[in-house]
Amino acid sequence: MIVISAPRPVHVLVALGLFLLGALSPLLAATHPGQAELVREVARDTGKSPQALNALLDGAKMQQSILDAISRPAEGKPWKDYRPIFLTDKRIDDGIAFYRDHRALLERIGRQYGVAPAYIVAIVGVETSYGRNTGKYKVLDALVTLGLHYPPRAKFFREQLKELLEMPDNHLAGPLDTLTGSYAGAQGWGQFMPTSIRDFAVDADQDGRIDLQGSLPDIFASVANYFAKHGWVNGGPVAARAQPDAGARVLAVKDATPQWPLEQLEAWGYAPLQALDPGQPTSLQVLEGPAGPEYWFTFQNFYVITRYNRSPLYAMAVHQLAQAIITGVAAADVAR
Ligand SMILES: [Ca+2]
Repeated sequence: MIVISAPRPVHVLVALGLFLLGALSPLLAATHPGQAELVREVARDTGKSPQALNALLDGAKMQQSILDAISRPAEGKPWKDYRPIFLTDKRIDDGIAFYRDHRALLERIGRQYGVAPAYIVAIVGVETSYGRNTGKYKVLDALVTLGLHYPPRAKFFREQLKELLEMPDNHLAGPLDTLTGSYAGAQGWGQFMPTSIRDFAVDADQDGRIDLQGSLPDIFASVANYFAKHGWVNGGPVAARAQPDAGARVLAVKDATPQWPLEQLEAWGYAPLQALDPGQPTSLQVLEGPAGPEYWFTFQNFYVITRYNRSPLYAMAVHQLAQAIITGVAAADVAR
């Protein structure tokens, strides 16, 4: 005999609960603040499925270690302490060997883009020790954490996250949820952010994919293209030492934009230590060196390096590493 009992109140409540859960699921499913709106925008822009996008974002984790890393006060080291971090004998020797190992490819790409190949090597040397350390954070976690859980930088990083989610699969080194990079979500040997991949990355080996993690032609050409698009002057100077006289005018330089002809700086009391074009647009950097202040004329190509990283110390480290590589490669050629 089958007895059909009347539903007990608890069943009614469970049913009601399930109904409400269903109705609210688009809200409850959002693991991260602002996720629903982001998914709407990406789905609208790309036609990607909101379910798949939500599944991807639900799988991303807000990581406290990323918030700690980004909010650590800028180190603000003086040049005399910054330089030894990057200009080590090992990094220089590795750069010389790296250049020689990949010379034909580097020089071909250098010619194609009009960019000095030693500077391409120096960028991957400073960024990732020639590809050895491209970052261990999941890129999706990094950009979700900084784009959706870190209001002070949300505008920039949400755009990067959106770009990552909208990126065609063949512009990524692998499936989106497997990508690794820096705590800021930069990827590959040259540490490109998603908008830089979109704007500057190149499929140089023409295999139909942009792979900044595994293809040296793609990696080198992407860095070269970044420099070329930001105005690298082929064969132009980067930086040169200046000698101030006692009455040299003190200048407030807010960034590395070349803003005076060199001869203007000479007239203000800064003498070049080598022959330079007096009409060359120039800026001036004063760095705190081991033996006191160092004065440097900097030119358009130095400014271009600061488009990669705004710090003049970074640009100077890249410049000096590139120069050490050029010197070392030439010495090795002579010794052969
Ligand atoms: Ca490729």
